[in-house]
Amino acid sequence: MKINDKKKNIVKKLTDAERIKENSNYLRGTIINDLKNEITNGFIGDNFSLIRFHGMYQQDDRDLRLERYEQKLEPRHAMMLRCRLPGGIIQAKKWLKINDFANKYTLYKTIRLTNRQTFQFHGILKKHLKCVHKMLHDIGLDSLGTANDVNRNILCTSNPLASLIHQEAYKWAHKISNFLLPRTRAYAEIWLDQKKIFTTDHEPILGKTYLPRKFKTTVVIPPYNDVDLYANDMNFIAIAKKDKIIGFNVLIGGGLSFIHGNKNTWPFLAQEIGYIPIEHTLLVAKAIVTTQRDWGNRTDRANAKTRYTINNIGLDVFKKEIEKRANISFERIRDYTFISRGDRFGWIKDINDNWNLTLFVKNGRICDNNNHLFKSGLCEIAKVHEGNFRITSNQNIIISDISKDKKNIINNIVQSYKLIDNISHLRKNSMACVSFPTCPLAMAEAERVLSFFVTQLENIMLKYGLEQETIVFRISGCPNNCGRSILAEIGLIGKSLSRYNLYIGGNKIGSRIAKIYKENLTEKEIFFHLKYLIQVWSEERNEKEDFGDFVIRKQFVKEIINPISDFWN
Ligand code: SRM
Ligand code: SF4
Repeated sequence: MKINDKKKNIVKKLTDAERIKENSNYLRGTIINDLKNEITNGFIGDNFSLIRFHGMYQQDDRDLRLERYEQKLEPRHAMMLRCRLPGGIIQAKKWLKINDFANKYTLYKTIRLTNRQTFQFHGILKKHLKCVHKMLHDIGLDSLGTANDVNRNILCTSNPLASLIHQEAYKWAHKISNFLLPRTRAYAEIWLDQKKIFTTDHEPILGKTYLPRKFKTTVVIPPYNDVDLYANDMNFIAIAKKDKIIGFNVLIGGGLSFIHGNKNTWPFLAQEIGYIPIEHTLLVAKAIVTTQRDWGNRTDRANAKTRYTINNIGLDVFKKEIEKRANISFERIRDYTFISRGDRFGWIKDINDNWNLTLFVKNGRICDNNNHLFKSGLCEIAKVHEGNFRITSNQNIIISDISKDKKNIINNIVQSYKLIDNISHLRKNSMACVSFPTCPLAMAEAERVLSFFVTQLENIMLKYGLEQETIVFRISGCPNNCGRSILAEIGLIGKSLSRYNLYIGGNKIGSRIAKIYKENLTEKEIFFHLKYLIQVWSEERNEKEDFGDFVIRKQFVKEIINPISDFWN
């Protein structure tokens, strides 16, 4: 397949990913045949990529890769499945089924909360895949649209303080998610054994070849930017009057990944394009998605996300096209401010007189180990709790909507399973992506070293009397930036095994991209530099000045104003 770039008169070849989508018969491929194939535990050819549209990734345990290779064994293929959970809310009762599945059918027996407010199972064998989909279906969930070139799990502010309009915002997250979902029957036919309906599939919004690349959406309630909206393609910032959402400020074109050394790739913050009254929301969502669908680059996946489309044609042209397609005019942006990004921990009463308890989940990994019985504790809560669990965009969990009479019961479980730790502010504001052993793209460790790195940083902070302060600290195992390191005050990004690039200068509310400070550092070198920076911060900071603001003011790194020119120079 070829398309013409008329301006340059160059014929460019569509990517293989486009061919796969085009030939897939609306995401079916020959997945059904692969499910019957008992010779391999993996999916073959195009199906390897197509299963991602159904919310699964084929992985193998990288800790075991060499050993199995030496034994001439196939890599230990197993799937990671990511559930769709717009806004991160799930009834506590349903958690028991999720926990059971992890115990019975996954190699790791853990559940991983992600920073897009959902959960993943790692290590599902091919033969158990239908079982997981049926289990999810039985509790009203699915994994459709959580991976590949579609609109991903939609984020929504989870802070329970905002609950009066939270319910409304959450409904919008659901509405937009359902509206933008693939309409193909492939998921139901393949995984749920539902009968093939002999009508032609039709994808009125996504189109037959879906989007050029992944697409991410948020619904945000200021002043909390816990969802890190600036990292997303399409964002709806709620504007409320008398505790009712009347409209949204719309921001588009955020995204964080880049490729080491490739100056044609850069992280970018979502840009304001205007305000819309609430009744235009779906129209505008459709116009944004279809504009990106039609104008996004399908010949180079590294240049295919919305931010590159916008850069290629200009924000104004993109905006006018949205107005044309939605038949609306954007109004001027309404005032809004953000004050924080992190989660609010501990007990808090909400507007409906219910209690909410935010628990810190180390690395978002729900598991039992010698020190903690988090997995078992959560199940005990699920057995008695009639409300919800809310997964936050920082990989934590809120036990929400706890009635007055259940508060003590739940608190007793929390105490006996030691679900609350006395941890530093720094630790609460730290995050890492999954990385090794399951992520095939990992260049360096992230989740498995986060705790160690935080402990070292805590010691440095203590030494300089800063133990009550916090720094947003994040690690990603590669520059795809799943841990959103490039929006951290201190961000580490994997370069190769045990080596990282050190980025500094993001801010507390997530509206500034961090800049590289030093490259290719070992762990020892990282702490050498951080010790120095933190010491100077302790001695020379203005009153209450945050670390990220300080290193910019003191010009340890240049502030990134326009990432396209400033990120690499
Ligand atoms: Fe991510 C790919 C894990 C949030 C940017 N991400 C991956 C894969 C699936 C690796 C792969 O393609 O084979 C990782 C699976 C690891 C594993 O074993 O579980 C992975 N990403 C994650 C999660 C689980 C990290 C976490 O610890 O929470 C997050 C799942 C979110 C979800 O529930 O949907 C996750 N990924 C992000 C974010 C942060 C966000 O969305 O707020 C980003 C940066 C924001 C952005 O998209 O710009 C992110 N992930 C990527 C990219 C780079 C995409 C790009 O624009 O170039 C890839 C690679 C790709 O898509 O080709 C990737
Ligand atoms: Fe994997 Fe890289 Fe994402 Fe970490 S940042 S989960 S290493 S793709």
